[in-house]
Amino acid sequence: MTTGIACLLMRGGTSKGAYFLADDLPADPAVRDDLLLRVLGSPDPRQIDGIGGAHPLTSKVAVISPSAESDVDVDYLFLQLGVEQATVSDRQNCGNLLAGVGPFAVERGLVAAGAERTTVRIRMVNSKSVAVATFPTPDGAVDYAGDTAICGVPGTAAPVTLDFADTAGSACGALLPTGSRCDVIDGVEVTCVDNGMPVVVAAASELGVTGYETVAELAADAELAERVRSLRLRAGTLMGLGDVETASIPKVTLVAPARSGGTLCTRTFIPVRPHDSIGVLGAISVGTAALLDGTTAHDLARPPGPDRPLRIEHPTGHLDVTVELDHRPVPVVRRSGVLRTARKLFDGLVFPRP
Ligand code: NQM
Repeated sequence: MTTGIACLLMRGGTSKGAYFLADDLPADPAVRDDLLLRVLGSPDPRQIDGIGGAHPLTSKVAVISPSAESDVDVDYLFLQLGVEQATVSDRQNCGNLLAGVGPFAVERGLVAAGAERTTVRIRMVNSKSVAVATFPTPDGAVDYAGDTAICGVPGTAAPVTLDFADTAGSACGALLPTGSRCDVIDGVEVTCVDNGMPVVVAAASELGVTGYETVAELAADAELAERVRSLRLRAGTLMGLGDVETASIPKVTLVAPARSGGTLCTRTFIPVRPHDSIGVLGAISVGTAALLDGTTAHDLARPPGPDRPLRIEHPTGHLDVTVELDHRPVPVVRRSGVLRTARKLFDGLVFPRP
């Protein structure tokens, strides 16, 4: 008889995933990954025999455990599961699922709820950096209801503020992993940046598009997909990531001038499929590039006013991020931040495909 595993299904930002206590999963990563593929229903384009949502943004897992470090409350390991491929990758982080980690920690009793709100210090295992999440917990329990709206999610929910430190070089070891603010790959000027997410940033016009296309239009453009695929493969090597053929990083973001009053308009590929919006750490990385002169994003960006966030426009609205940099002598990231929401969808036992 198949045994059920305690699982909390949660929307985190504009993603959705299965959240587990590490203790409820096998300790051996290979055995754990095999189990998770059977839980989500991969490989299968519909994930029909599992709880995955048949899209990379809904084929995600968060594994959470109490932290051994005194200045951190919990460890969060993010796993990206392939939909059509039987792949499980820990090479990237996810700032969207991160929004659900603090609430999960309170739900599972790993962190005691504060009187009005709770702050949870989260070690992001994938990128060896720390995020601090704050969210409402009136009466000692997580309150998911609220009036914060985020683009890409219908309705409103309680705010989860996320503050980041040490995200620069999360996967590549340096904010500008090629050592340069601008490189030329396949005849296209690109900026390779990693402030939490390795991203290859290029002007949309350089790839023969406007940067204002719908997701469906981008998805139907086979020639564009081929150019994105080639760009990221070559950039992966330049960024020190090795052969990224089967990896979910680096992402590619095409940029154009903002047209709804924001800082910059974006179209992102994860890694070749167009994103409906943009990832949290992806947006922070692109926003960081926009603040640095000499990058492909800088001249296309409209600087935000003093003390205003960078408004990153995307196909379903915008994402506001804050990035504080010291510019001299080399750029150093002081902190980054974002506002998200999260919602508990289901708490129970999940039964993996045998
Ligand atoms: O960049 C998608 C998402 C993400 C990752 C991806 C993310 C982030 O939208 O922090 O959140 O880049 O694959 O959830």
